[in-house]
Amino acid sequence: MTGAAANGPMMRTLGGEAVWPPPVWLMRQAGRYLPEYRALRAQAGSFLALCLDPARAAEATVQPVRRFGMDAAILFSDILILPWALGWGLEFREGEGPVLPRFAGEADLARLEPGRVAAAVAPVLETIARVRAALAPDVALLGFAGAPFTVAAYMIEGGGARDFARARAMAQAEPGLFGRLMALLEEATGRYLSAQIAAGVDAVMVFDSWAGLLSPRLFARHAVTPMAGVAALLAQRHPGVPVIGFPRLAGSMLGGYARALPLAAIGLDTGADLEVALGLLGAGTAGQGNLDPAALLAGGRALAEETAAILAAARGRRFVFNLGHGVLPETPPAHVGELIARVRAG
Ligand code: 1CP
Repeated sequence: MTGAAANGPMMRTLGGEAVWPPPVWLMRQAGRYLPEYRALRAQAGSFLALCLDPARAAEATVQPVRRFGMDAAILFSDILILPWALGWGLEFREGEGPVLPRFAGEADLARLEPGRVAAAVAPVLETIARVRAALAPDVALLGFAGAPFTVAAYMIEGGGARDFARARAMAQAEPGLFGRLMALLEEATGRYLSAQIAAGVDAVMVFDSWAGLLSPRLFARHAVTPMAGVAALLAQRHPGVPVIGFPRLAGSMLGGYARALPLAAIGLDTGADLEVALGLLGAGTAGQGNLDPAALLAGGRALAEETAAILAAARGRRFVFNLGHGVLPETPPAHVGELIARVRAG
């Protein structure tokens, strides 16, 4: 282990306390809305180069915390680093997002090389050690990975997509092939998160950004079951290290997800009605969310009212204030400062 483990409001909340005012951090808190990030990104040359440069990736991780004082930092990386480390191609094109080869058949399974991952992610692990050493002990450092379904969906589509129809169809038309891809990703994800914990992250979050596109039957099979496998591996290797799940767009499937999984917290998207969702989570699991990123972009009265509504619904509960999805690149940095101040005022 490197550096001091965190002991502030974020880790206390994940550990079971109802802390008020709640800890606050924001998904995509590092990124293009910050001029200091844009400068770093220009120096690195590309997004992928930035992710694999420990000194610069550590700086990108710390930048928002230095400016705004969030209660957690999230490792600057991407969910698509894991398929990249497995030997799958990956490119981030300007204004286009990620582009990957399309996973289409049995021959592609053989192209994935789990044995490459440990060496390929060495720069990410070094980034973690640097960040943990640089952060104050009351700021939690979160590691993360994509959930197997969401990562498989990007691989099958060859990048982002509106509704991931190709991936959802493969899950049903070619269940054997899809199941083998999912099993490989589940194993690799568990090991990758375990390595992040060994390198110094205090907790991990698993982003299943597209899980809510699945029917309830397929959600159980491809979102809940793989997450149970990842959580079991982590519980065995790192007992007590909190795991946060984020089954985005899960709606009424949240209850089953929460009941089936031993998670410290569950991320809630903007459409989650907090009264209902926190009820579905139960007392054992903290909620994390769920301000509309567009309210943060809008600022002013919209931001004040939406923030107040979330604080009112979460008061007295175990809760982590966050957005329902990532910070939008056009967001004025001053709005982020205003949000943090409002949350801190409770
Ligand atoms: O500099 C740039 O232009 C690159 C933009 C960017 C950034 C800043 C991408 C490309 N990824 C990231 C960082 C990132 N991605 C982080 C770490 C920093 C932080 O949160 O502060 C994290 C946790 C992610 C996770 C991620 N990447 C998810 C899950 C969360 C979500 O947004 O749903 C997903 C789906 C991705 C894929 C991805 N990477 C980048 C883009 C533009 C996308 C989305 C592609 C799409 O579906 O359109």
